[in-house]
Amino acid sequence: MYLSRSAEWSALESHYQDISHQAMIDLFSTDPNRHERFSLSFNAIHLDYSKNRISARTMELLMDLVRRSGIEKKRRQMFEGEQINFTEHRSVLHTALRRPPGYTMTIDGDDVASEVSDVLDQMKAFCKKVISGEWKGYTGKRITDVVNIGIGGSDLGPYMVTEALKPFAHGKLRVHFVSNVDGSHLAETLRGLNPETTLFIIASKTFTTQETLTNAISARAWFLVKAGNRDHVAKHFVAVSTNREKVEEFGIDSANMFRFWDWVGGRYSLWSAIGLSIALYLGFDRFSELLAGAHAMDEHFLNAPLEANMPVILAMLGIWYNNFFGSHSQAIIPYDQYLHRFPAYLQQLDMESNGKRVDRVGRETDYATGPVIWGEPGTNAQHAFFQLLHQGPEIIPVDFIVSLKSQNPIGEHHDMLVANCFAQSEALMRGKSEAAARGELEAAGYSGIDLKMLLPHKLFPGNRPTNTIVLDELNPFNLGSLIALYEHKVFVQGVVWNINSFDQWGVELGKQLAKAILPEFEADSPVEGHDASTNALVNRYRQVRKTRQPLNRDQLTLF
Ligand code: G6Q
Repeated sequence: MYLSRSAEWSALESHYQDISHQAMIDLFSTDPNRHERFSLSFNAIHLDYSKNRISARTMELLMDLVRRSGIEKKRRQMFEGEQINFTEHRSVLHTALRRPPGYTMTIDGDDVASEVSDVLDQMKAFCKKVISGEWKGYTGKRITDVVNIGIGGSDLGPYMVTEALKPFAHGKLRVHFVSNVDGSHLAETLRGLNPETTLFIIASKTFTTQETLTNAISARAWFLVKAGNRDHVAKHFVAVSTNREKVEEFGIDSANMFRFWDWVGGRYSLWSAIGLSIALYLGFDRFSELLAGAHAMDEHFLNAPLEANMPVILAMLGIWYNNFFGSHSQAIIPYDQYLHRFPAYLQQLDMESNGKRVDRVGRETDYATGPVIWGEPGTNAQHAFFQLLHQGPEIIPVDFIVSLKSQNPIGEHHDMLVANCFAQSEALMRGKSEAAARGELEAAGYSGIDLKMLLPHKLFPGNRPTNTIVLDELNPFNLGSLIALYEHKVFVQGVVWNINSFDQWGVELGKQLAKAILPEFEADSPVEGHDASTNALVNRYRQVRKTRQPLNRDQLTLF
């Protein structure tokens, strides 16, 4: 039966009619325990979800809906390695990457626990060599810079984590990320780097991704301009992949390959060897703490009752707004500069997982699925798009993320940061009534037609929902838990929406399309095989391209 025709869904629809006119501020006034009722802590993470358009009844009904979806069974199936990614016939086992060894599970003939721990051992030994300086470049110098070349899931996670955990870096290595096939990304990154002391990690699950291989080939050319001898590549290029054959074809020694498996999805792969750049930058012990934090959240997700389960609560609140209030997007606002890539990371995690309109049996859904995820750190965001959050026509739920402890406690900076965060969620909830706005205008000397004209612009509807996620501190363990919290939130939503959160055919399409147009730029005669718009764009570029002088090999040193 369609989700939207279930009794649980209908109950929420009629409950929405009851609650949609209630003001949160009144709900706070009538229930002194509202914060205790709608907040929960797990280790160093506190989730305050009391500033939502909910009552105890709402939560009961949302829990009925999630139970109806069979979440407990599906959760077990994921953790036990069943092929829940049925369109690709794959298990979904990123949780195994952070699970302490000592369990038994076999997937595709692999003993999962021992495979995972073998690769972790390999990463650990490699990190030790590179960080200590025992691993030497081709002229005998130690490595100072690590460049991760990857895209999508092979970039966003490690990039976000290394930015988030800068204060925990040991400081012996710098880390850089090149993802875009735009040559400017590589050129700007390599400018100022020394091939003698640079280590490239080519991170690609498939090792066939056009952008990554193009960047890898150009990086190798840049390296060889100075290093000369191809034998030196072995000291400066390592690979992270599931595809040994392609790695060897590229010329990377398989001894320098760190493997992972088909049962790790790209956007869930930072916990695998794709996290090598993290482990090098922070040291392997810190990487292990990140894994431990994620595992702790896995255990919470597996074992806590649904009513007290952080990922489940976040997921169901998201569904409440997406499907019953008609909110099309969700903002993620970390009040933490170190988390500046977190919204971008979550965009992929959420939108690539749940941006699907066909359910598990192949029917088009008649309900909304994945919302648009967007955001920027506060307080910057306040000076940019908060206008829309406060006074725009649509309700956009917000997750605020803030740490109690600053890594850089300078003067009053942290007090101000935290004060702004709390003030924003309060203002979004309270709004500003007509009486209050009128009073302010009168106090400022307005009256008559001037006051009447300004008044509507000064009103804030309020009653806008927010979650506040408070971390004791942004450290490797807590970040691991935070990421896993959102991974499981996305999983729960996918289960309720009855979609496959683990394939990405929309991404695969992009990979095919780029390959189709590329050879046409070389064609002798104008291209005519597309629609008029695409033909004209292709031909316009062909004209300019004829006059372009690509860099030759020697000029690559100009990087
Ligand atoms: C992630 C997606 C996608 C993928 C990239 C890179 O879930 O599948 O973002 O990670 O396209 O793919 P490779 O790692 O195979 O290069």
